Amino acid sequence: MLLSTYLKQNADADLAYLLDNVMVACKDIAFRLNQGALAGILGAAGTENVQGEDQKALDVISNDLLKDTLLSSGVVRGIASEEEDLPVAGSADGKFLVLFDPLDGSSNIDVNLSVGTIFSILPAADGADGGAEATYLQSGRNQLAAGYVLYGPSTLLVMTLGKGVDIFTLDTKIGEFVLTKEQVKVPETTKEFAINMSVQRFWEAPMQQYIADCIAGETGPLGKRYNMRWVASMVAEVHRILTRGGIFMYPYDNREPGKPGKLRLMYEGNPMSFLLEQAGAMSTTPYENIMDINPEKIHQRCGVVLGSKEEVKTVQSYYKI
Ligand code: AHM
Ligand code: MG
Repeated sequence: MLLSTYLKQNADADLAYLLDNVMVACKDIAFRLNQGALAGILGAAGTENVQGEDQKALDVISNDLLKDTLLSSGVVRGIASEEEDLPVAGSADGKFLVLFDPLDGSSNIDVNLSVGTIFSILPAADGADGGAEATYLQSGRNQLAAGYVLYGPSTLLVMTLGKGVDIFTLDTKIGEFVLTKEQVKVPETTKEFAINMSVQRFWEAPMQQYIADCIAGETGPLGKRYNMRWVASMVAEVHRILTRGGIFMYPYDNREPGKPGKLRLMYEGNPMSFLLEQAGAMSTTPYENIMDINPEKIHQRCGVVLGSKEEVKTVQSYYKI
């Protein structure tokens, strides 16, 4: 089934039109990534985003593609992006707010590994200003739709409209996404964890203990021999978990005071949590479910522990939650 047919059957006309617009931009991003050095789009942009991170040329290009497409769609009140300091207003009568990380895992671009676009769609309250931060400060439970596009060997759209998680593959022959997997469910148990071990000394004590026990293997307290993966691309890690289970963690750490956790709540934590919960998995900080957080800032950070339900609960037991 084509994505356009799926959207006609599963979303109201405005939301379907919006998601179609998101995919117009994502197909353009996929094309440019595929061209790589041929299109001269690799390397640094020479600028920093609001979080003080160096921007890649493709971070900026992807942001502009999404921003321009969405703001001219007529149905978007405003957008908020990892690469924009402040929200940008769209149509005064637009029904939707779109929050996105235009190119997540962008340190992978220059080495030709997987990256992705993450998006979250919230309702715009009547009369709310699409250029005001306060308009966007809604809990993840308000999301109308969320998903990611994974630019890997295939380009995939993984999306939820709140009725489970479905996967579409971009058929480059026809330039359309085609439904290829329905109602994904994450296995409840796993023996595979993903974490950036190089910052181990900065984690809280319960996380240090959990990982030490994973590494202790079948003779340790968890009684299992674990495998480890780290792609440095949250989209790729979440996709692996949706496909075969696992646990992904980017916990709070005290590397930089004032930046507790690397990942951002509103355009990384919330959309991924909506997908995970819809696929029968869990997503916590690990102190509370990520979607229950009442945001205070658009670029707010949060700890992330997500994946197979039983394993996430095991991590929480180390924190005595
Ligand atoms: P980004 O949005 O600036 O690309 O950062 C988010 C990415 C995630 O995709 C990934 O899980 C993490 O940062 C990797 O972090 P690290 O550099 O510590 O490996
Ligand atoms: Mg990101």
